[in-house]
Amino acid sequence: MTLFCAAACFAQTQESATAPAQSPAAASTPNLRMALAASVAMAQLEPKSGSDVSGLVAFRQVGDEVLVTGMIKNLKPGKHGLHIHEKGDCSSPDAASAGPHFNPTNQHHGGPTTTEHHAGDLGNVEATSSGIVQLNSKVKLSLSGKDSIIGKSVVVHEGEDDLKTDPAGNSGARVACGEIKPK
Ligand SMILES: [Cu+2]
Ligand SMILES: [Zn+2]
Repeated sequence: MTLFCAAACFAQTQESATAPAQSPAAASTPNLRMALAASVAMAQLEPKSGSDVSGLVAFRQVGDEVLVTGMIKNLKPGKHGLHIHEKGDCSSPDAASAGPHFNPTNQHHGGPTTTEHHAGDLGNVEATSSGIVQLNSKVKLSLSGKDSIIGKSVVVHEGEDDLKTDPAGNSGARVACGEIKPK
């Protein structure tokens, strides 16, 4: 666990447009445990499709929403599609094993605020000039029950999600993938 600023990321409570230019200091194992103590599930993102993209995403139930926090690094600057995919299987080199978008309500692809969208459509994240994304948003998801996202996966894409084109918003290759596991 030398890649992530776990404690710093999870402590960050406001949306920050400015990310550190360098990789944050490595978190020690005890710090990581403390940082994750309040979260219920997490996904460690591993590079896919020949990328160097990695990251750590945490999910915590807050009422009927899930607070998504964490960090993604080594992205190309700009927008990238971010989705929850239906299978918690990141084993294939291109992450095709993660299957399509998590879509328990059988809708068409969209964005988080469009009328029609997959439950797993988290929209775009925007990487800074140093290729970093800090996540901090609430989405209508659940960590329990029949539509739980536990056992699904988080996938980051090479390109921008157009938030409309079925089935995946033309967002390109899957450059990082991580199974969502209970803490
Ligand atoms: Cu995706
Ligand atoms: Zn979708």
